[in-house]
Amino acid sequence: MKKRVLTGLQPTGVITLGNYIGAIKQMIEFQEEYDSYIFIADMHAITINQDPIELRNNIKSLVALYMACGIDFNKNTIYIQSDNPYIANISWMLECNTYYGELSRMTQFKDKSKKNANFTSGLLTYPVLMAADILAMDTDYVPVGIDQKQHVELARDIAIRYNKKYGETFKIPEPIIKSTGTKIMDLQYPDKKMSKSSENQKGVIRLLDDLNVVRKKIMSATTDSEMVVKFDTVNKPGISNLINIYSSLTNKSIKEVESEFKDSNYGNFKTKVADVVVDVLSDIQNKYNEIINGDKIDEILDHGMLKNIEISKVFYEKMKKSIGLGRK
Ligand code: ATP
Ligand code: LTN
Repeated sequence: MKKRVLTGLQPTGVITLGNYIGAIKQMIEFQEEYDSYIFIADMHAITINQDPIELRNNIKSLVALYMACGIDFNKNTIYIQSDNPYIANISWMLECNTYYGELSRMTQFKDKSKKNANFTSGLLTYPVLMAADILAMDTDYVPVGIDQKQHVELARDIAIRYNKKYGETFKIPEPIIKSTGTKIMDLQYPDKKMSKSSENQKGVIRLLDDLNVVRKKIMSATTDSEMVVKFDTVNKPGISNLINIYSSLTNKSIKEVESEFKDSNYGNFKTKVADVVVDVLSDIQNKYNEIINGDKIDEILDHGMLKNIEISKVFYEKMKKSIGLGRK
């Protein structure tokens, strides 16, 4: 039987070219090998303040965008976290088996609670909801960015402790952290990661950006005065970033890209990078428009919801019984 891989994505803003190259392409590879589950973590998103209309729009939009990028609904189960009421119930049962000390030590909690004095208790219990997402789906592997590794480790601790106290219930999940992989940098400030929450719009390419704007952003990317297309992240971070983008999207090696542009000036190189990015984005945007305006998306999400409910309900019933809740 195929191992099960599961990951969640928060519906906060339009994803970037960095997310596409760094994360989505990996998920497309996983779908060939694993029993894959991808869900929109909308309940995690409300641990900080969200505009309701924007949040609702972002949810379906993110599903459509992932599908437009190549996440295949025949190979993945796709669902929305809040569509399944069992998850929050399971999370509560797990919360009552998790210590305050464990949660208050989480790095993300410490960082985010420092930034806002009026943080919610959801920000503290966030990792337990994440543990519920993972454990209630009998997950083997959880691909996440390095910032979420600690949360997956906590999910393991919670599962091990629960199994000891109430008997074998949960599989112990493992995080998958990309060790290599291309980090795409901000086009204006190539020493900073391209990030969807970045304030600086000019340096960030979002997958739904107008294509003329995308071209302009690439043409005005920061470079250097040397005029050689050579990969050197220390002395030529801007050019190296453009080489990375070109290499990732064309599947050519860095060496191949260097030799392709060895006699080229920066203007010509940037035009070629822009052509490739615009090509990829135009394909994604066409597919996105078809999906978001079509009627397939609700069918896919309904199917995902039922599967998510079916699997987690078994855990919910078992947990209730072993903890001693309810009538029987
Ligand atoms: P935020 O600005 O809200 O922190 P982000 O754009 O930095 O968002 P995350 O939500 O933290 O992205 O990460 C989602 C996934 O995308 C992770 O797997 C992460 O490793 C990957 N990723 C994010 N930014 C980049 C980037 N610039 N280059 C490569 N991969 C990236
Ligand atoms: N916290 C994650 C999103 C997330 C998740 C999960 C990831 C919620 N539940 C379960 C993997 C497994 C984030 O912010 N990227």
